[in-house]
Parts: sequence; structure tokens; C-alpha cells
Amino acid sequence: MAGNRTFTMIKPDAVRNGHIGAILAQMNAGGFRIVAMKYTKLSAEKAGEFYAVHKERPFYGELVEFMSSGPIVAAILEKDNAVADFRTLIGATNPAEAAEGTIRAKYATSIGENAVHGADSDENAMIEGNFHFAGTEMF
Ligand code: 3AN
Repeated sequence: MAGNRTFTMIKPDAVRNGHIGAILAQMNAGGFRIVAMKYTKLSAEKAGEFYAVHKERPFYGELVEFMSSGPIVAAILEKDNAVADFRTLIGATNPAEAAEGTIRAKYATSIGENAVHGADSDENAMIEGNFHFAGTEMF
């Protein structure tokens, strides 16, 4: 059965460009309830740890540098079928391929600086949520 929670980050590009409010509004309008939320900044070390699965990819260094370049908003969101529905709401990794009206189509600038993160499985949503939040920070 599909889980009901996912994990997201509003990335440094979208924060810098002033899109936090609009992106959160679109998440709420899409039926997602905020379970946990934090305005924070990843150190290069923490960003490297978060994206360790991509360590061998050619863009890993660039990704770690970008994700630690400024503040982010980290959040756990709740909705039926959360992981898949959230990936539909944000659109494809490459904003040029993201469906019209999706968060990445509207706010991402490139495949690397693509405005938001969305967990890709129930298992990763749980791991990523626990990476950022203590149990006492989830409501
Ligand atoms: P998604 O975030 O849509 O699940 P992944 O898991 O393939 O996409 O990639 C994780 C992150 O790595 C992306 N959000 C993006 O920031 C970055 N990334 C992916 N592909 C590239 C690429 N070809 N060049 C630069 N950065 C990339």
C-alpha cells in the first residue's frame, strides 16, 4: 500500500528567487498537509551525506555545492499516495520537460537548480524526513 508521507526541500535557488510562499501555497492547494517544517541551511558535509546515493554521478560535486549555497525549507508532507502525487505536483527533474503548471515548470531554472526536491519512494521519504527532523518536530 502506498504511504501517506513524503519529504521535500525548497532548494536554494527558489529561496533566493523569493518563491517560498508561492511554492508552499501550491503544495497546500495540491492537498498536502505540513507535518514538519524547518528553514535551515545544509553544510557541504550534510548535503554530501543527504545526496550520498549520487556520489558516483558526474554532477555530485555541483549538486553538493549548490544545495549548501544558501538556506532551504525542509518539510514532511502528508496526503494519500504522497510520494507519487507529490512528484506529479513538482514535475520532471528537468524543468524543460516538466508539465505545464508544475512547481518545477514555474520556478526551476535548470536541471541542477530545479527549485524543489521530492522523495522518490516511501522508504526514502522516511529516511530523508528522519535526516532532518526529530520525532518531537513532527505534528
Ligand atoms: P529528482 O530530484 O527528480 O528525484 P534525481 O534523483 O535524478 O532527480 O536527482 C537528484 C538531484 O540531482 C536533482 N534534483 C537535481 O538537482 C540533480 N541532478 C539530477 N540530474 C542532474 C544533471 N544531469 N545535472 C545536474 N544536476 C542534476
